[in-house]
Amino acid sequence: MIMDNARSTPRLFCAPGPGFRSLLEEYAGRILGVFAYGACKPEPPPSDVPFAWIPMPVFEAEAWYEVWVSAQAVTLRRAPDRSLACDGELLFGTVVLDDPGDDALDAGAFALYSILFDTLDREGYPALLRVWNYFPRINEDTSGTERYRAFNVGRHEAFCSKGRVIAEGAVPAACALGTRQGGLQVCFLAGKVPGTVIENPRQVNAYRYPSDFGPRSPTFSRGILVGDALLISGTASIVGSESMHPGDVALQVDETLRNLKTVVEQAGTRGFDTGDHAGLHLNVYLRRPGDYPIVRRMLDRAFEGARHVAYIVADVCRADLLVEIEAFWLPQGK
Ligand code: 3EB
Repeated sequence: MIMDNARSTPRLFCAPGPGFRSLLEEYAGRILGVFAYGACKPEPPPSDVPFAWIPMPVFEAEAWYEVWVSAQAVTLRRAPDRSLACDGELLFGTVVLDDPGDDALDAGAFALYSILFDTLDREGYPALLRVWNYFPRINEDTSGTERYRAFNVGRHEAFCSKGRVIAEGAVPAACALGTRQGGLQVCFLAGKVPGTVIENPRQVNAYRYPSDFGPRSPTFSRGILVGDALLISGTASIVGSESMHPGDVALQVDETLRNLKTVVEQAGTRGFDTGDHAGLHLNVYLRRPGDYPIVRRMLDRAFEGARHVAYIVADVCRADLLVEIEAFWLPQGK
């Protein structure tokens, strides 16, 4: 098969607040999906484009919009609890379920991921590439299991029950973050063909985390190459499988930067060529709003020239982690 990378490369454009409207016009008919991060419900796109409001406070704006754009025309489908956009190479979708409650979060995650996998099978985009997982009170534990850990049980079991292999090269890139309100919300990017999965040799592959971190391991990889773009999963201060530097945000940022650098190096061995930071987008999640000045200073230095860096307040999925960074990197000229 001749690989036409440009056709299967998603593009990302970001704008604060109402600035996203000009992006909608510019890329009309090719938009895969729109995210809006903000504490208050922002204006949705005026169409059937998949849209996810992520209820999290952001710095420097009322809301940050991410507009994910295909290289070709998309077709759209929408139901009350889900939406889809597909372009023949990539499929972007959202699924939302009411919060099932603390003692049924595993069942909720199972139901949601079952819908997700059924959708991929029905639409003919079998390769799950990147998932965004959001739900409130992610670190709370009122039923004897932390909600994140319960979520992992249902997610893992849906992978197994829908015939997905949990192994090297077969799990999607992902993030999992706590929102301020709302139900279970999952957004996903899938493909006709698999991407190139990236893992991090400084870290145990997440699907092999020992059971100290929950009865079922989380099913994600550290990153993935989709066409010419590198999508880096939520990355934090973890070495091996242990959280490092509890309580010290500066050391956690340093450790996170070492992990990001390693992921990019690994992508380099699979043909990814970064060039400069001009095509780099970052989302930086802070548990404590007060950490913004120091983290901002450190990342301004580390990622000078980055195209877009959003700072977002969110609960990171391990209670001892203060910061998590995810990235989209499409080298300029691609
Ligand atoms: C970690 O490395 C930090 O459960 O989908 C990062 C990215 C994290 C994705 C997920 C969790 C997830 O374990 C947390």
